[in-house]
Formats: sequence, structure tokens, C-alpha cells
Amino acid sequence: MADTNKKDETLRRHTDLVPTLPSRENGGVTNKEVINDQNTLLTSSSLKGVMLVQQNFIALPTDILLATYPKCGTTWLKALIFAITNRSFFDFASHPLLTNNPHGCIPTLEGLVQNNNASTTLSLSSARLLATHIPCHLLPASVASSGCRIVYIFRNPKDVFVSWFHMKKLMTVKEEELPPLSLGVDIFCKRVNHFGSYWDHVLGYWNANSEFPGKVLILTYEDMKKDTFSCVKRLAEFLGQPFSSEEERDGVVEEIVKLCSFEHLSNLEVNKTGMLQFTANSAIQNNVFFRKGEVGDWRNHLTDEMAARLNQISEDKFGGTGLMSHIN
Ligand code: PAP
Repeated sequence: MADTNKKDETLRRHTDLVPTLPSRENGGVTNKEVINDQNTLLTSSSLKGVMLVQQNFIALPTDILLATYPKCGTTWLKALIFAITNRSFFDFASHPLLTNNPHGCIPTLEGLVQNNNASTTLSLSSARLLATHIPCHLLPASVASSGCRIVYIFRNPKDVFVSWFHMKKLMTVKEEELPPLSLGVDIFCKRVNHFGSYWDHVLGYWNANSEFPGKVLILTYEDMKKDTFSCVKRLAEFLGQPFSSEEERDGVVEEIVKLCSFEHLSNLEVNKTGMLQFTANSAIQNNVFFRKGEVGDWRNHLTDEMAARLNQISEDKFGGTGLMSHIN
């Protein structure tokens, strides 16, 4: 996917650029934060991914891009999109999702351009299935000009925070490097995360939905939990592969819902013990993508004060957009 010379040139530019960008220390968190020229706070490693994608990826009209802010439902949606778009190639008894983590079925664009390894995709569908955490305004121009389809999922920020904090806990080698929960909330509120602010991320794709009608489908984790069946049908229609009445009669939608459910995926051997190679030098355990899979777990972790702080930012950022009704 990425031409090696162009990729090396981008990596050199990244190395030269990072020290010139304003940076912000990030209480106890290891990765240096940099503000890129489009005024978005990113870690230097996510900036590298953004630059590589901007300079090496050209979207095609048939591409399907799954965009998410981290911890909003990426793993689940990867599984569902993979199962929907490849349903004519695999049967449910020997499905690739039984032996591969969903992240191994749909590659992440940022990882793909770094690995230069398009063969990580297991999809047989003619459309390229790609995922990204890149904020909407930092995607390459070809995404808008090609008219490719984007599926975006977001989630109540209080649950996003709790999920992110637990992942951080699992990934932090030295206990002293993990900030206390209250500082974690502070970090999340001040927009210090790998891909900028949660609120700006959601707003970017929400606005793209009005700007490019029919090209962006927005889902919420909460709606998916409430009625997965209807969301799977909506997804299939948006992806141009609606279920036929025969498929509906044969229970294909239910099979997909069951295959991709938290209970099913999290109990598979591959997701309990397997590892995922993200880039050449970073691997991650598959089980970190499965914790509780519930709506409202924030109530078990956040104080009233923490919740009020996150609610206030949501009011300030999302007020008047129609987004508030989706996250309450
Ligand atoms: P990522 O951005 O690091 O890939 P992502 O998959 O977006 O993470 O989010 C992980 C969350 O989705 C976890 O939520 P929790 O911490 O609140 O439990 C994880 O448990 C949940 N999750 C993973 N797979 C599924 C699934 N099949 N159904 C529902 N939720 C899921």
C-alpha cells in the first residue's frame, strides 16, 4: 500500500517535524504529546500514522472505512462489518472470526501503511475494508473526493473514558506510570489522548454526515447494544448488501449477531490467549479488547464529580447538535 521511498521520506519528515511542534507533558503518561499543524493534539506515534496515511493512502470509491475514537466499539464493528460483507464466502461453522481476532480481519489504516502489508486482510469481498482512529479533518482528501463510505460509531464518553483507563492499566508496565483515576479524567478532558479530543472526533464525523449525505453512517454503541439485529440490517443496507428475504428467513442476521456478540467472541480461545501483531515491533494480547462490553459501567468507577465534569464538556461541545440525546 505504501511506496517504500515515499514512506521513508514521510518517516524522515516526521522525525524532523516532531521536535519543532509545541508539546505538552502528560501527567505520568509516557508518550510525548505534540500538537500538529492542524492544531490537533496527537501523540508523536499517532502523528506518524496520520502523516503516513495522508501521504501514502488513496481512497477508492468502493472502500469502506470504519472510523472510531478508541474504545467506542471498534472491535465489535470490525467483526460485524467483516461478517456482513463476507457472508457469501464463509459459513458460520468455520468462520474466520472463530480463529482470528476482529482486528486481524479488518486492518487499521495507520498500521497498514506502517507495515506495508496489505495481506493482513482476510476479507474476500471486493470492497477494501479498512479501519481508522484518525479524526475526520485529518483524513486524506481522497476520502471525501472518492465518495467512499464511512461507518462511524461513538459511545457515551463516560464509558469511553472508563474503557480507555482500564486498557491503559493493562498496558502500563510500571504501576507508578499509571495516573490515578482523577488525573486520568483530567487527561481525557484536556484532550490528551492518542487521537485528540473525544468530543472533537465525534463532532468531525457528525458534521461529515450532514456534509456528505448517504456516505457516512453514524451508529452508537448504546443503540447497537439495545437492538443489534436492527443495526446489523441498517449496516448491511448502508454497505450496499441488504439481506434478502431468504437470508432473513434462514436466520442469517441472527447468526451474525450471535457470532459477533461480546459473549461469543470474548470466550473464543483466540481472543482469550492469542496475540495481535499491530506493527512490526508492537504486539498486543487479544483479550485487552474484551472487558465487560456493557453500557453504563462508568457508574461503578466514576465519582459524581467526575461524571459531572464529563457531562459538562458534553453539554458545552454537543449542545444544539442533537448529539446529547445519543449519549444520555
Ligand atoms: P479499540 O479502540 O482499542 O479497538 P474498542 O473495540 O473500540 O477498542 O473498544 C473496546 C470496548 O468494546 C470494550 O468496552 P469495555 O471496556 O466497556 O468493556 C470492550 O469490552 C467492548 N467490546 C469488544 N467487543 C465487543 C463486542 N463484541 N460487543 C460489545 N462490546 C464489545
